[in-house]
Amino acid sequence: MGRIPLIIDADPGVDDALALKIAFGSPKLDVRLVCSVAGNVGIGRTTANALFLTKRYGGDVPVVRGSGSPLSRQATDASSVHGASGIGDYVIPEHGYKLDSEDGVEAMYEALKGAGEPVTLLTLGPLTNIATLLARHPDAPKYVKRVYAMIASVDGTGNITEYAEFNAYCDPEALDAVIRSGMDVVFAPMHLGRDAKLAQKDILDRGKGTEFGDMLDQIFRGYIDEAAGKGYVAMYDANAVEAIIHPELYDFVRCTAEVDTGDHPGRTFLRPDAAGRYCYIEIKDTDALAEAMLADLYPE
Ligand SMILES: [Ca+2]
Repeated sequence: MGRIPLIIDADPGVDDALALKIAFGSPKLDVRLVCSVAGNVGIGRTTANALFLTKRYGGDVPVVRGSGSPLSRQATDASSVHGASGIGDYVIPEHGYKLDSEDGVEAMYEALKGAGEPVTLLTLGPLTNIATLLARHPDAPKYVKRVYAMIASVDGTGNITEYAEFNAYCDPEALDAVIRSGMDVVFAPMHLGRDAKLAQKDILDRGKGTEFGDMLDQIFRGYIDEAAGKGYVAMYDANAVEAIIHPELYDFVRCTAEVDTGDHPGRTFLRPDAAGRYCYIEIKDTDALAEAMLADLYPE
C-alpha cells in the first residue's frame, strides 16, 4: 500500500508537538504541507513552532503561515497550559529555516489540487484555515479524502468553558462550516485526552539517549493539564494522528455533529447514529494505545 498523502494544520502547542513527532516518524504517512493556525498561542508563535518542529523532525516539506484570528471572534489562547512560547520550557535555537508562504490557505489549496490523489487533512487546532479554504475555494472538498480533527466533545461538556472544548470554542463558526461542507470528518473528541495519556517518566525513559528525548522532555515539562493527572501528559492531538496510522486501536462510531454558535459558543454534540455522516473515535484499549504512542514517538 502506498503512503497516505497528508496535510497537517496545527497550533503547536505541547501535544501538537508530540503529534507532529509521531506523524513525521511514521512510514505510513506522506506529509505534503504543514500550515499553522492561531490557537494555543498566537499565530507568530504557532508558526515559529510549526516551522522549527517540522524541520527538526526531518520533515522536508513546505511550512506555511495560516490564519491569525478566528473568522469572527476575538482570539482565545491557552498559554497558561502550554507555556508562553506554546511549547513548554523549550527554547528554539537559532536556525536558518524559512517559511514557504505567508498565505497558508492558498498554499494548502495548491497542495490539494496538485496532489494527484485525494489528500487526508489532519487538524490539531481551531478550524479557521479549513473554513477559509472552503469559503475561498468551494471546490476544495473534492480534493480531500477525509478530515481527522482533534476537536469537540461528544456530550456538550468542555475544558475551556463548562460547555466547550478549546478548539471548538476558539472558532465555532469555522467548525460549523466544516461540518456543513459535506467532507468526511473523523472527530478525535476531548474526552480521549483523559484516557490517552503518557507518563512523563515513560516518555523520558523511552527517549533516553535518543536525539529527541531531551527536547521532548523540555517541551512537556511544565505542561499543566488536570485532565491527565500529575506526572502525565494528555495526548489530545496524538489521537487524531494515531487514528490514521493505527485505526485498529480505535472504534469508529458513526454520528451526527452539531456546534452551537450562539449562547454557548463551541458547545458540541456528537450523537451516535448509524446513519450519521461523521465518525468519532473511541479508544479500544488504553494500555495498547499508550504503548503504540511511545513506540511511534521514538521509532527504531
Ligand atoms: Ca493543538
